Amino acid sequence: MRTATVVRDTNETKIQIALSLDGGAVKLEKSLFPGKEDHHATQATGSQVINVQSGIGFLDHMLHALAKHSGWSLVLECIGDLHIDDHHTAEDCSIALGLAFKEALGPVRGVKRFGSGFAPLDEALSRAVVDLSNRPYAVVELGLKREKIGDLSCEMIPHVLESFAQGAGITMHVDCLRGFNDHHRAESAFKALAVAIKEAISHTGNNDIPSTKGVLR
Ligand SMILES: [Mn+2]
Repeated sequence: MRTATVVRDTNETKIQIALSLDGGAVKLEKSLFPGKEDHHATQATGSQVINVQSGIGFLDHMLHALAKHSGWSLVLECIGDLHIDDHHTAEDCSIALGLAFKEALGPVRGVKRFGSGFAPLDEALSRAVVDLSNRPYAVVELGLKREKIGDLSCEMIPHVLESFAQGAGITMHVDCLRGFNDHHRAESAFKALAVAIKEAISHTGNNDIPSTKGVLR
């Protein structure tokens, strides 16, 4: 099983993540919210366990969608400095999730490496293309118009994806191609990214390193 746990503690945020790229059971050693581990956002559907508690509802919704459609199990807890604003929490959760992804994936071999996905959500449509390149790079064009969605600033939404790419060491291009409703535009982008990642991390059936250089690092 491709799993990882990450603990990240700064003056701005305290974060714990348990991730499995292949679904199944995941658990944090000790919850930041004792007795309230299942406070909200918990879903154990089929073989996936997903429980995201970042403190920002719309970010939980996006990371939940990312995990769900990537086929992951994910427990993420964060206590961040939300009395300041959403910036540190959104950014640090994404970096930490990226680091967990990188650790869980391990050396890039025996997987497809490239992945692409489209996901509609009603009138909105997004496209994502990823490369498990070990070259962190993100081009994200979501065309969001609102100031914020719930308690997440719209300017943070592309930054969440960029931060994930940084931590994960992957290249991604994510574009929202059309759509009127910003909630739909953002959600379709995370779902498209999930479809792309699911393909990129899928097993090829051999143990080859998918690079002409013979190395991805
Ligand atoms: Mn939604």
